[in-house]
Amino acid sequence: AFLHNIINHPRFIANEYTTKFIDETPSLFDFKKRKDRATKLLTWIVDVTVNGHPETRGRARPPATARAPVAPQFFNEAVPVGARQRFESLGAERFAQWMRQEQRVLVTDTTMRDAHQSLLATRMRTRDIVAAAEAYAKTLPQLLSLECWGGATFDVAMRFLSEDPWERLELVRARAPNLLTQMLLRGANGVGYTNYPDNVVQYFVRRAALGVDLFRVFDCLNWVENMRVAIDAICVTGKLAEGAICYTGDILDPDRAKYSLNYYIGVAKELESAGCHILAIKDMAGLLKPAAARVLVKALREEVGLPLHLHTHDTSGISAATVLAAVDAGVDAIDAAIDSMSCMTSQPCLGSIAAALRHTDRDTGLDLEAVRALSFYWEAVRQQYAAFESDLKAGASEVYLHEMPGGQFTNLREQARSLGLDQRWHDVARAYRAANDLFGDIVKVTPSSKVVGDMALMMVAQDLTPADVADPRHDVAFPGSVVEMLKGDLGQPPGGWPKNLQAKALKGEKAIEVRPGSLLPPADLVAARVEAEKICGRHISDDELASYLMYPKVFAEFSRTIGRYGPVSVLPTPVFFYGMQPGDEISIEIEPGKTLVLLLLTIGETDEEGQVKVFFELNGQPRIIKAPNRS
Ligand code: BTN
Ligand code: 3PY
Ligand code: ZN
Repeated sequence: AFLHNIINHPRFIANEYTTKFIDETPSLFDFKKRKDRATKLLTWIVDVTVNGHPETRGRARPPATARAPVAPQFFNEAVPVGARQRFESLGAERFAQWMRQEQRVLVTDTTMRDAHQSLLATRMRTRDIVAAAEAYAKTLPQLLSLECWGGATFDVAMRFLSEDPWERLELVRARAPNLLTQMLLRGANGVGYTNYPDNVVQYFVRRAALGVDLFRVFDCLNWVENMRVAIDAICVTGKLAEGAICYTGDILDPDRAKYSLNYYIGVAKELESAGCHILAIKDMAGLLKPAAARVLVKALREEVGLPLHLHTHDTSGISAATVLAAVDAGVDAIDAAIDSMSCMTSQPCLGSIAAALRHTDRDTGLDLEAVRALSFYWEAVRQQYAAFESDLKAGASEVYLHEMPGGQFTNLREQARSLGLDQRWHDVARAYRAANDLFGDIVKVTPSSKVVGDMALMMVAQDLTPADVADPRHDVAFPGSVVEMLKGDLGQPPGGWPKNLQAKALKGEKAIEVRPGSLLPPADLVAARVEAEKICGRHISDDELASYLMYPKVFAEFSRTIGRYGPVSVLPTPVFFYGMQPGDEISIEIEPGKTLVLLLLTIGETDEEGQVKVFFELNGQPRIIKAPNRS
């Protein structure tokens, strides 16, 4: 094995072999570790081949005709300068001024985060994401940013994909050095579902800022008070703080006076004074209609000095009209998803928006041929995730009734199905609206949207009318998330929580009206590290500590999985989800320059101990790997 390591080492191959080389290259001695890693990965492949992957079992399979995704390839072309270089030379404040003065509409590509969160249950793997980054850098250098991190991607990566979210960020950053990397941060909820102690939010932001340039930060109730710790932490790092107003209701509808134009202007001004560099309209459900966009964009740009960035979803089918209206009204930047990952609950179609603005005074400057080439890549990637597609086939105006965020819609539908409420989806949609109204008409976005969803499912499952829920004499076992929210654990909505419902749900428990983080003692980061290292049985990195602080159980389970199966993120997606069949040959790059060539020869019978033997050729050598047959 030692000799094998030597003859395969790049310095040996480059004729630099001396005994000094041996002394200077301790990695030549880690053949034990490498062998283990290969064995672990083979064990995963065998286990999935025999048992399937729990995430795809019993679900739609990629079509037999699926094309292998190959991103546009580049060799010696230099990376053109882009927004990132401008940001590095100007700094956050002057970069924001530049955005406001720029004539072009600036474009954020959301494909690597929100698009797959909204279309494919957030299941896109790091390999498939990272493979496109160089093509973005080299062919779409006019982009403002790549939204590639945060939101639900953080926990889904560990929980369902057995991969490290930090590795994804590092790789995108390295391969697209000319574009801003952008993440979605849920304010005091970090990338989780509850409020964290202030020092956890600060620690997380500090780690994230090593890879993220632009932080879009929001609060699920538009409570700016609850965003300050995150905004301040971002500003300390020198990166861009984009404060988001979450848009709900309809500013043109006199019956939704709570969410009026003046309300949004008020939130925007608070975000400006809180120190944000950029202002976002975060229309997470796609409720902003074209006529309202015109009014809102114009007013916000007049009332606030910050550049304005519009994010929306196409659930209604009308979002491109909204974007174009906003562009007309002077919006500085917009979000869109590459064509083959756009529309429905995702963002509007990037290529079409760029085409619509071509030869106008707000031309994006994007190369449409390059957009098409990337779309062709994402289309092939998407086919491999057939298991996570929803059966949604068209836009729907029903979104104006329920107001579910794009990232939640298909998720809740799936949840309803698993509760046997499949046939009653329209009742769930109505109950979702009813629950919103019972809570006093609130902003619905992670995590408040999850609470409204929990309540709606309960109402439908138990046939509860809104009147039953409100009636003090009708006993209701509220979901835990509802009790916590009404207690004030997520913060305060405009006007506070409805007193009667609050009293009924809290059953005498006391509510809080202060910022939840102000009541949480700081986390002991040193003790947390000791605890995490004890659970994992190994040293953990600073990034892993941040993962542990956000999601202690999920991180521990993820660490156990890769301890057992190795770095499964290196496996091609079809192999990761479905294993291999006899005759399949693949090559796996387990680290740069270190490739395993793997041929599956035969799959044996299950023996008396319930084990299945699978016969491989690994780099030309026979290998037999066993795994339990769990069926
Ligand atoms: C995790 O939940 O930690 C990741 C899933 C690990 C389970 C593996 S996947 C292949 C095999 N098939 C199963 O049903 N379980 C194992
Ligand atoms: C998230 O928080 O994950 C969202 O996408 C909210 O829209
Ligand atoms: Zn979104």
